[in-house]
Amino acid sequence: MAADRTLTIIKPDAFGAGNAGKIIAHLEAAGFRVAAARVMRMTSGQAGEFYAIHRERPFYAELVAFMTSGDCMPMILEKANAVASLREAIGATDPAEAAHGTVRKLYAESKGRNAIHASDSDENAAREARFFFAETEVIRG
Ligand code: FUP
Repeated sequence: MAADRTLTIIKPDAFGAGNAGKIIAHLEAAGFRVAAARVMRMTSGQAGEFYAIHRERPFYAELVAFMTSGDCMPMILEKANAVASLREAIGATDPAEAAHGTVRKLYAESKGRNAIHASDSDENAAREARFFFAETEVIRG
């Protein structure tokens, strides 16, 4: 995956609340283009593997339970400098600390139920994109 792509997930809290459309519109207005999208319910195995880096953290079990509690929407997004740009657009992990106008400030409930995921490096963006999408499912920009 080129460095102008990143992976996002509209998480079960935001998707379940009917905020997916508003979040996509917000991201499109910020200059992102959707290159792949799907709606799914993650299994415990999938969520556990996706967040394996957090396996030893105290919130891991709660995180896996939350991510499997409802439907979610993984997407590959394109924009110049996509990883850093999306991290800026979503805001801090805890919505209480997120900047005004960010997705988490607007839509997240708490540090755990925080509306959206965004890859934190180009390497992880590529890995996470492969986790959810086959090459044939990604639009070539
Ligand atoms: P972020 O990259 O902003 O999503 O944050 P992290 O990679 O640090 O954490 C991944 C996910 O773990 C967060 F989206 C929510 C969850 N988490 C908690 O539930 N409690 C914490 O204290 C930290 C993270």
